[in-house]
Amino acid sequence: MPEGTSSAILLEARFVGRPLRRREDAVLLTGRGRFAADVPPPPGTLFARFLRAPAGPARIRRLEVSAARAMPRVAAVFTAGDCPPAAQPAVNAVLAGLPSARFAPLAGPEVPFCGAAVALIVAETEAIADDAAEAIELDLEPLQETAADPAFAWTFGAEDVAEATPVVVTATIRHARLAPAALEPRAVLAVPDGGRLRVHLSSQTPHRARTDLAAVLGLDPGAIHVAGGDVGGSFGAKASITPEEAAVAMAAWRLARPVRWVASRSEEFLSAPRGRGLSVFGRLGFAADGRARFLSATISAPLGARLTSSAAVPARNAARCLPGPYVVPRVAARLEGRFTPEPAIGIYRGAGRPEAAILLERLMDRAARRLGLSPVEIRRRNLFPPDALPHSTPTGEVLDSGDYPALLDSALSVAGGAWEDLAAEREARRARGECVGLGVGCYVEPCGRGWESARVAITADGRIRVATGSTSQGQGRATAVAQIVADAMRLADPAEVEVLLHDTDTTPEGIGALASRSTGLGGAALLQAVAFLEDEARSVAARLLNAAREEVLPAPGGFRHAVDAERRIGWERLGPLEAEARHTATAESWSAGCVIARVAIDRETGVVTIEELAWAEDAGTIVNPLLAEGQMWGGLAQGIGEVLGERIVTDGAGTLLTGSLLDYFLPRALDMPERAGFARPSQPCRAANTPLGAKGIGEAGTIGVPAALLNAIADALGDLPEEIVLPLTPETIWRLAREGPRA
Ligand code: SMO
Repeated sequence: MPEGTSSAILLEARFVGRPLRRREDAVLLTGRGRFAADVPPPPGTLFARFLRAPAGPARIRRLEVSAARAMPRVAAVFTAGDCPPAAQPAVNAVLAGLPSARFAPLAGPEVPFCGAAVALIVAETEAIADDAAEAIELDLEPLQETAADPAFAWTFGAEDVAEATPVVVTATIRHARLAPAALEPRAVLAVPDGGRLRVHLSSQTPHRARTDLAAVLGLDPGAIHVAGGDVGGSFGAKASITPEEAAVAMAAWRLARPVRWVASRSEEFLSAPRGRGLSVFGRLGFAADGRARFLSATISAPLGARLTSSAAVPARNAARCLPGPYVVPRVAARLEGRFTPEPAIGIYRGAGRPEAAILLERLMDRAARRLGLSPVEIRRRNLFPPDALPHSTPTGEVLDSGDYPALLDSALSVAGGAWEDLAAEREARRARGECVGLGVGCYVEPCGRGWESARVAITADGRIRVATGSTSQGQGRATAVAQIVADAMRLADPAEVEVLLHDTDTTPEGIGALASRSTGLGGAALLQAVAFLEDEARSVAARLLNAAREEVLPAPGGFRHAVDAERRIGWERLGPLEAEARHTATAESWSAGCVIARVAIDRETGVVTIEELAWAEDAGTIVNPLLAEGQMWGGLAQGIGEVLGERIVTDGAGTLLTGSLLDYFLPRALDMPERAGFARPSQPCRAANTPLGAKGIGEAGTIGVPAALLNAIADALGDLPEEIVLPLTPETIWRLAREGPRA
């Protein structure tokens, strides 16, 4: 496939930048979406159920499946010994020296955690499979949890920094384990078909799923077809295959029969990949003038019992995102990851960026208090001035572009004025006995690492068909893709562009939708593919116009003759033609923003009301403001959830206590801010690494919003303890409110 870097540019933006309605919505909102579980099971399909260990970690003393196997209409029962992985899925080598994935379709003879699948039953109906599961005898011997050595360790910046500065502040944040909790649970229908295995899979990375399934099953990747369809949310948890999905695919292949499994919500809580869980400690030293001198941080990441593809990414991001948007001359950030007896813990919207931002913003506020500065003033003294960018940070990253002080100003103006005015209003309310607080959260967000692919075709019957290696799980990707291509091809209407996603047989090898990369990198690949297509199309146009190639010029909807403008030809007459491109970024881009939160706390109940979020965000070129704002809302909802209530809880024996949506807090409409104001700069700081100039925005809400919210709660309560254990539930806040401010 031809490689492109940045040669293709967008000459005229007619649709890019416009808030076009989502082409996806008419179908999705009327219940006509086609998710994996909507695919009609072919005749002869078998249905899968898993027997899960009721305790763990443990050793299997006895697993007796013969009675289950003998039951009528039970096709097969698999245990670990029946389906060892042929090879391990790859782990993304973002740090050197990562261990292998420790991936097995079924657990045994050791059970890594309570809830791990130890047997797979496939039967003619789900009810029969359930009955067969009841007939399996499982006897477990508990294993002692032993403290594991680090699976990996790394340092960003210096090994250590310490300096005798007049003011040194510390903060510790313990993030809860979170359930990414996509609306659509995991679902797989695996269909052996003509010597290949077609897998309908809820995934954000179908090509990676193909590669990994092929490795685990011992097949050639070409023997696997991950089929297209809608995906109802991923948030990082569907970025690599899970053991259950591999087990189902393996069963279908072995039995030469279609097999279907749709996870229940309880199974998602029990065994799907989780997010966060990091513990982060920071020490930030300041000179007497309120300028930061050094930052030392340690980051400790639980990994669960196996590695997802991006297992090392959260800890790595948390370390390398330091010192955020601030000038800190000396930084030491040490990270480590450890295996733990629980489901895999991996990337989840933000993936380490929130951990870095929350730590820094707590440290800034604690320092402001010591230095007698306002939260805004300490940030003004420490934010990178725009003329300092691009800049190499002490952790080795390059901030490409951004105007961080302007984002702080912009957030203040959305909030209604200067900090002094907001604070005066707060004091007036406090004088009336209200418990209210204001908080600021500034952040940076690295995006757009690596590559993405695109293919653009004119079909024999004159249609424009685009396929991208990126995917969609609710973002409205097809709408944005059509806008970009319509501009690049000078079309009158993006509706002329047919968009293919998610299917490994019809899309070029790609990465998928994660890490805030699809619009920037995917968009660049689209522009490059159109440029290649245009190059070929011009020769065809010249032939059909009886002109020399040099006499053919681009025109709306196709081409025209340079002299005789009446001689025109549309794209639809130039097919069939096809071009493919892969865009590899030379560097990352860094979005940035600032959030100001205003909260009120009910001292009697500990309930936090988010009265306002004022949020300025610069994500470079925005392809569709409506889609961008949708991403901001989605992200902020998950950011609020993390602060106010989300956490996976197990009892002392590892048994899950938050196994349903009754027990696990998800933010609801009532938890949303009463007011939210968004601002984007009229002259955004374009991404330097893609011709479109687009940075990422999808994860921003989980980064700046929790930081601002925590600071606002701290402000309302007088302060928060040095060590914060998330989430701040009403009970926690009620206790803090009664105990009064603490350092
Ligand atoms: S946490 Mo994301 O889907 O990179």
